[in-house]
Amino acid sequence: MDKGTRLELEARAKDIRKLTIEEIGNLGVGHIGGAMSVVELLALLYFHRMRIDPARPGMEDRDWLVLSKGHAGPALYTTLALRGFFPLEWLATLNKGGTRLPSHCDRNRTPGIDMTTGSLGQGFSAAVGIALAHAMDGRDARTYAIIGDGESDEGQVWEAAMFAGNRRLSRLIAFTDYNKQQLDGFTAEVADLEDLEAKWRAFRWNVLRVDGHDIAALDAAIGAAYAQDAMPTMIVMDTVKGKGCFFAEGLPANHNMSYTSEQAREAVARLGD
Ligand SMILES: Cc1ncc(C[n+]2csc(CCOP(=O)(O)OP(=O)(O)O)c2C)c(N)n1
Repeated sequence: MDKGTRLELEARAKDIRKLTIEEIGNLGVGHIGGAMSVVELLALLYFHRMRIDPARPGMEDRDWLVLSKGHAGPALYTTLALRGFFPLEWLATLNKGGTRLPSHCDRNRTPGIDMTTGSLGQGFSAAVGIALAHAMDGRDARTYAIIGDGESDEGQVWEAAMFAGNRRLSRLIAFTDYNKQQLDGFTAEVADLEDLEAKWRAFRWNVLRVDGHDIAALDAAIGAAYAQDAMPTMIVMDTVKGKGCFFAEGLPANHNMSYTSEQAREAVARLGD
């Protein structure tokens, strides 16, 4: 990736981060931690890698994305709004009566949301099914899926993983947001994933590992996924829960937080222009 593109995408990521802090802050409570850790990935996918058209969210041969950790929906909404899928004003309605932006992703309510998610594990299974359907129909569309490390404690993830590896769904590219935390503790203490890369390899996946906040490194990993057609790819991203949001980053209890609009303003200001 050239320097100009990287700088542009980093600026996008900063915009997504700021708007998401404000969006959740406007409601007063939400999943800020797990939203902050996928910001760079969303900027890269929606502003650089994905074949999409905001004017035609249901475009037949588009790439699909399943945010299987559906509680991070607010970060995806911000990304979609910035990309032109719907007006930025919608962000102020997050999870309020009559909104088209519920706390968790709902494909029937929001333009650009490809799968309804929130029950951990299920979205990933759906992503595998979508990738299989694309392959069966001879479409060259790619399917992207984002799962959490806590979500990876769900058995359903591994059934889907085995099926995708078995069917060699090489146009399926998944990401584990490995921020080492989940709802009520550290993943290593709840149910340690141990050698996560070896686990995915054992299910016949092409496995890469990168710093999930390094857009150029992430982009190179996606390029490596495109360069082979033998296996689905899992990109394990080392991330920080709450990344960039001063009152959430690094806190053990940053999963679903209440915060004031004043804290939101301060967090946005600290991110700079
Ligand atoms: C099947 C199911 N069980 C429990 C929950 C409640 N829940 C929501 S988020 C979460 C923790 C998820 O952790 P992780 O996947 O690591 O997400 P992140 O830390 O990135 O936010 C849990 C247990 C759920 N949404 N679905």
